[in-house]
Amino acid sequence: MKKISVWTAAIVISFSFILFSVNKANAKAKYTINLGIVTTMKTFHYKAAAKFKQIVEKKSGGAIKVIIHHSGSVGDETSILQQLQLGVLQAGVITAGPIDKFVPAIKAIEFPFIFKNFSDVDRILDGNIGKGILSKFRDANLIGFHFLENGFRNLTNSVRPVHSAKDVKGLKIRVMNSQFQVAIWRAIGANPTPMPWPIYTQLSQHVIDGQENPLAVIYQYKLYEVQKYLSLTHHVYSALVFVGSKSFYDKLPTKYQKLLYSAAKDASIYERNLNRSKVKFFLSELKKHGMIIDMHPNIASFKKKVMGLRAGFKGDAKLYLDMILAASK
Ligand code: EAX
Repeated sequence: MKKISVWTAAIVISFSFILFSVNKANAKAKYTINLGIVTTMKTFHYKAAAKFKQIVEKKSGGAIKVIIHHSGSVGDETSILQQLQLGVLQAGVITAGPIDKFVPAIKAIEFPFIFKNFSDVDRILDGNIGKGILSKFRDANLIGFHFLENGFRNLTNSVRPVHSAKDVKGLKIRVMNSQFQVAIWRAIGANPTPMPWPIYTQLSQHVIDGQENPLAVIYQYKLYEVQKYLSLTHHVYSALVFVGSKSFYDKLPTKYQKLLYSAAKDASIYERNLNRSKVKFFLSELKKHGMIIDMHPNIASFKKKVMGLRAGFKGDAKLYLDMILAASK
C-alpha cells in the first residue's frame, strides 16, 4: 500500500469521530456510504453524487444511507483514494489524473488527443476497454464502478494568448497530482507544478500563471476573474470515476453490490448528458465575462510535442493505450 500522508492520517482520526456520530444518527440504515468529492455543490461531480445517493437510498428502501462530503471537506483526491483503500470512506467521484498512482492502467485514457469526440469516448470507455481498466481498480483495493466525466480540458493563463505550443514556453502551469500530467506539460514547454484542487487563490496571487480544465470547471470556479486567456486545446479527455472502497463493497450482500454498480451507471449517464448539454452555454458565458478565447489553437503543434510520451508507457498503461489507439482509428 502507498505511504499515507500526515494529512490523511489526521483526517482519518478526526473524521472517524464525525462518522461515529453521523452513523449513530442514521441508526435505521444498515449501511452508510460516506462519499467524498473535492468540488462544490455547484459542480457536475456533486450532481452525479446526488443522483447516486437518490437512487441508492430509494432502491435499497433506506437500508443504505449515502452522505456526500463535498468541497474537499474530507481531503484532496489523493487522500480520498487512500481513505477508500483503508475503508474509512466508502465512495468518491474522483478525477482520472490523480488515480494513475493507484491504477496505472488509467493513464491510457489521459493520453493527450487520444479521443476525438464524445461518441469515441462512450464507445471505448463503456465498452470492453473501459471495463478492463475499471477491473484493475481491484488490484489497488478499490472498486471502479463507472466512468463519468469532467470533460475535455482546455488551457487558460493570465500572461498571454496561447495559439501554438511555442506560446506556452516558460508559463507556470498548475497540473493535477499526476507525474504523467507533469510530463505532458513539460514536453509542451511549460513549467508545470502539480497541486490538488482547488487553485483559485494560487492563480489570483500569481503563484502560477495558468491551469487547464474543462469549460464547466473554469466557469463554475469563476476562473475568468483571474485568467484572461483561454485556448480551446481539448488536449486531454478528463474522465471522472465513481470509485468505491473494496473492503466495504466485499462485505455487502450481492443485491446491494449490484445496486451500487447500476446506480453509478445511471448517475454517470445522467451527468454526462447534463455536462454535454451545457458546453455551448459555458463558452458563451466565459466570453461574456471577458475571456479572450482562441477557438482554434494550432493543435498539430501541441500533438507534435507530446507524441513521444508513448515511449514511456509500460505494463497495463501501455496495453490499454495500444488498445485505445487501435479502437479509435
Ligand atoms: O475535479 O483537479 C482538477 O484539475 C480537476 O479537473 C477538477 O478541477 C476537479
